[in-house]
Amino acid sequence: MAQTLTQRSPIDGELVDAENRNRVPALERDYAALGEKLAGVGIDIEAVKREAAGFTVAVPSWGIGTGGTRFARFPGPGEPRNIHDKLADCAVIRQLVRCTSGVSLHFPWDWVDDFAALRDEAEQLGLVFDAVNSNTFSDRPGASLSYKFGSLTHTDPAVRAAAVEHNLACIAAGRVLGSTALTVWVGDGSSFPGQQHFRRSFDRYLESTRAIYAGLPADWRMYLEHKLFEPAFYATVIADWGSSLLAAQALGPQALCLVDLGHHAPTVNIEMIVARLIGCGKLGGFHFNDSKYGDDDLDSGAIQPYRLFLVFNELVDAARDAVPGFAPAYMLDQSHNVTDPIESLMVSAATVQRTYAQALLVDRAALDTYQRDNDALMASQTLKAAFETDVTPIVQRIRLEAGGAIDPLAVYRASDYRRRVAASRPKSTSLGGGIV
Ligand code: LRH
Ligand code: MN
Repeated sequence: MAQTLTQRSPIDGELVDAENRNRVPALERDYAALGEKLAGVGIDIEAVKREAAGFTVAVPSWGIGTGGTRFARFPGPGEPRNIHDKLADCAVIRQLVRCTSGVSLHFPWDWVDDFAALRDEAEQLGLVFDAVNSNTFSDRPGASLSYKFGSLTHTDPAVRAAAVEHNLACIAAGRVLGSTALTVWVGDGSSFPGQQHFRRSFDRYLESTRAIYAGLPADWRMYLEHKLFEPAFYATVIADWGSSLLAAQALGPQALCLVDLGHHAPTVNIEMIVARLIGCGKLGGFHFNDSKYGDDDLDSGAIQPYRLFLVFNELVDAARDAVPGFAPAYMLDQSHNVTDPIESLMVSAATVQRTYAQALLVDRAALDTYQRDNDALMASQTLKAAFETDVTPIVQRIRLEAGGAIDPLAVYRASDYRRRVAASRPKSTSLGGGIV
């Protein structure tokens, strides 16, 4: 999105230019060398750059402040106090990385009285609103009904109705914001065998989501997010892609499955799940993050970069095959417990764009041949060749040409943004556990 004079750039443009100027000679050298290397295997670096430049990933509002675990949260300096501070921080990420103009809100955490004003505020910052997220996994202070034993699948119809009502309110708010999607993740499930009826709870989920689906504007999508466990520790109603797919198919064409990379058992082959959902036209989008054990919500690509690459390999393959209706939404969903959230989100967005660029390098004709001829090793090597290509000059060039920073982290640290906002934002005192 071109920079209009009215949009505030939180980081001084002079500083961005100065930092870039120092790095342009090396970038040009590296870009030319990579261009030669790729030309040697019949790839036009400019074409890859153009395609990768079109990649965007939305930032989660709930990832802008320091995150925590059930044990504790250690807020840092300049914690955002509200959605306005969060948007200001999102503007920093957008200005320097240039592929994160979308922000995904979570209600009621980001609820305001005037959504039209919030939309204007975001527009001033060059931001737009991606999918909105409902929350029926925690109670509102003073609420008469509780989600302790579930929400959309609760045995009490009054609790289910309240949960449906909340989702419809999220849609109404999202419409004013210009969003066109609702993400529904429910933690509903059980922590003891026998506590919940598996078939009836799923039927209640369908009954409730049908009521939400009926409230969807014609141009909206509804993303169903599955998760293996937590907060339920024996069974979760929408625990896996199978349950999510059954529900999405039962609901209708606007219901799609959202894949949060951290919501699977450590050994699960996520890229194959992605291929399955693409194959049946039900892949709605992603919550990118990384994990080693559970839903760790770590920075994307920080633990298993090859797994992230294999997911993007399926996405590029589907795009190449022009799979009908293939238009997944890309969002980050991370919890930053020990890093500056702005730094982690910048690095993660850049990492996801970079991984997409690597997947664009896969020699798909050769791969098809090796697969046909059952040449397993060469098929594997074909993917590895793309993964092992350092595409840094391409994503740096994309940022530079889009008015961003060749090295966002260096510019952010040189800008002293965190110390500056800490001076204007009172020190956060909420040390309690929890992700936000
Ligand atoms: C659940 C989840 C979901 C969000 C929440 C903040 O673990 O991934 O996407 O609602 O995190
Ligand atoms: Mn998620």
